[in-house]
Amino acid sequence: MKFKKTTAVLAAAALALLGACSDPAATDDPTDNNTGGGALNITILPKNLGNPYFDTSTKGAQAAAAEIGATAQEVGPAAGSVDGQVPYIETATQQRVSAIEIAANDPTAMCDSINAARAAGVKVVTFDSDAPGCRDLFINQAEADGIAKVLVEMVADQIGDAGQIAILSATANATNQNAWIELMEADLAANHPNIELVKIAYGDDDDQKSYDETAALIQAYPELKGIVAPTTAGIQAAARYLSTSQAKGQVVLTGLGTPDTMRNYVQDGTVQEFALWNPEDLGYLTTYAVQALVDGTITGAQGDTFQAGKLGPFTVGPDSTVLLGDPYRFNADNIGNFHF
Ligand code: RAM
Repeated sequence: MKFKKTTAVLAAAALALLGACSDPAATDDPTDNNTGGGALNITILPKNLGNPYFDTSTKGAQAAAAEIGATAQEVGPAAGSVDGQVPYIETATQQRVSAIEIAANDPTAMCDSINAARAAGVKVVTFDSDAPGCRDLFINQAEADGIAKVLVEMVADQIGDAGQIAILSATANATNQNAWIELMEADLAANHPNIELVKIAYGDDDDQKSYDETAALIQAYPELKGIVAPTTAGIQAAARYLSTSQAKGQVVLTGLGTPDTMRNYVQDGTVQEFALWNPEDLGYLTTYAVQALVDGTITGAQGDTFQAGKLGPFTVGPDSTVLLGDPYRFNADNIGNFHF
């Protein structure tokens, strides 16, 4: 297992945690996961490590943890896969952490281990990519139909609403990308009759695989007008490929990316416009939601409200979901204002 960095831990919180861990009675009680007023102890489990998107969400999650005197440790697999996250859920459960914040690589594959965690008193909050059947709460970055609409609009605008397009996605089972793709397909069918979606490729949020899949798309579809990559890892790799290929300027590339990883490609004309939300805010909101859940301020019921530090008040919506906000479009005019 790979352990990344541990957040700055307030001394008092660390002492309280050590005290709890050294007390066998505390660890034997399934209801005592530091939920009775002690320091919160959180495991953060992104889809995979080494992805700037999740580095940024973890930064936000750990900033919130520092504000509330919690510990928050990021762990996770090197590569995104269906079952790669399960051992980390099991370890966190054995450690009796207070909560797990997870971006799920599969909507169902990890439900058995999530249910076991919850049975041991661990709160499980998904963020970014949901596991709807089994978690306590989902922190949603933006409405799925709003994300799909922005993705279709950006590519349609740039290709004159006609021609072949392809999608370069993350892993084939990713809950979030699959929801967005399904809604994009419906929008294309209903509102863009002259756009043909010829292929959905999967780069697995792996830089090299995403790069190779981009090259394969361009080779296989000489008439291709656009690629939509609804993944920060995918769009970055696709931009790197396009920036030095003959297809630069011929094949439009858009999707979801971080301003820092896409800045050069906007400046050199490889990419005109892409979108995202603020992953740092997503992680920050997730940790405050965890705190509210653990201390009983919210149960996950619709209408429950809590304060998320500098982001202000939030209300739990249907299906135990908390919504961060709307996606934002980045282009040459505004990208200089954003740094994440
Ligand atoms: C990648 C991941 C993540 C997704 C972003 C847009 O970093 O697949 O789940 O939300 O892209």
